[in-house]
Amino acid sequence: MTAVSSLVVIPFWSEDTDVVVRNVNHAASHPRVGEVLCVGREVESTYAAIEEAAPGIAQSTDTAVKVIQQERIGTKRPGKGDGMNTGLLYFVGSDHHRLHFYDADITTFDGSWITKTERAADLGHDMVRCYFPRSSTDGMITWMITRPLFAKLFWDTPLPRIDQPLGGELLLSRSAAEALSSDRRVLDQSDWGIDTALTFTTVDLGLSIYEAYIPQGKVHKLYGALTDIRTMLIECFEAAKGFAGTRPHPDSPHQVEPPERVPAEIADKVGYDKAGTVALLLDSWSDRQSDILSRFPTPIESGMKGARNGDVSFMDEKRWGLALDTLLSDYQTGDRDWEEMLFQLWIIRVLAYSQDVATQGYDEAMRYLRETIFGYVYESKTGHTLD
Ligand code: GDX
Ligand code: MG
Repeated sequence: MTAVSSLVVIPFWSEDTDVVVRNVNHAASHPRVGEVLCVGREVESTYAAIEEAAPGIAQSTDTAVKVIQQERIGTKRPGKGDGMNTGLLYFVGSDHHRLHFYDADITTFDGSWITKTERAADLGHDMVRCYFPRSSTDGMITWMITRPLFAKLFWDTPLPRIDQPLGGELLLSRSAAEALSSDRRVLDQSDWGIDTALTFTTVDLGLSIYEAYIPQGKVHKLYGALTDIRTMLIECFEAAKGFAGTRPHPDSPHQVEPPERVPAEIADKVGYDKAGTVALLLDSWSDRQSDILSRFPTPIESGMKGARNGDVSFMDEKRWGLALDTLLSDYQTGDRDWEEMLFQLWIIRVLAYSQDVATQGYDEAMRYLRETIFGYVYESKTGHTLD
């Protein structure tokens, strides 16, 4: 096999400098990596620190290390998507064979991630996605939004079965990168929806996906209350909903490396601060919000109004499926009241699941989450609910 030269792109914005510099070092030290490109949102202190460290890393590893600012490429809010797409376009204009993306804030990142994804790429896969052991209350946008929407909209494709469709750690072959970089659905998605757009478009184009298991897990900057991910929730929902009506390639190849046993310290971790999250629930509703709520089935409408008292159990997987159906048909992009409704519904769903399911232990919670996705696929395909 001829020598492979890969480009590693690290999008970043305001991170712990030591963590980012360590990760750049790991990437630049890997024998397959020919260049590391750090793409910052703006010139701020993290940017300056990486820029200062770059020449030393380049010298000690004999690998080019560059720091650049992201370009304005997309049509949505300028965010991580513009960062990743700046890297994607840079790669297409370079001579490198493969492209890797890694988040900047991962404290468990090392060269073994690159080795693993490179080996899968050697077998000919177009996209290699890292996936990780996670606690049962982590990944709440993935489990409650992206995978259910993929199950409802694209049940006859591999999309609902992709374990972590939002993960930002992935490898693209040159041909996959070229195909994705000339697709407006990817280039336009400048916000947090970029991960959804990359996953969806890869399947839609019939490219192959391999999911590589990273046993040490992705340990990274944690959220406090769920409010920290409100924007991410809205943008990930809108991105997935935006693909409704497309019929993606049904036979895109998809393989998953089997997972290993989840380490106890990951399985038992609570994914967010519950008390802080309950405090985000509305206790009064404007006329417009009440009007929006009345579009949902009656048990959801009445349950939502009483949720502040702590009764969230009404939002089980069946009601959540119905809530998503209303959101798919009626949600209006860019409307603040609809955004707040989505946020409120999601918080209540996450709280209900955490209290009624996650407390039954890790294995049971994961079985339940997988079966719920299967149930949405089953219902979309057969028109019947699972007994
Ligand atoms: N260039 C650039 N521009 N980088 C950004 C920006 C931006 O506007 N915003 C964030 N980043 C970087 C950030 O520094 C980090 O390296 C990476 O993007 C991810 O951001 P982080 O705040 O760590 O996001 P989080 O919550 O860890 O989400 C990641 O995982 C989610 C998931 O796996 O579920 C991120 O890759 C999400 O896109 C993904 O949905
Ligand atoms: Mg992170």
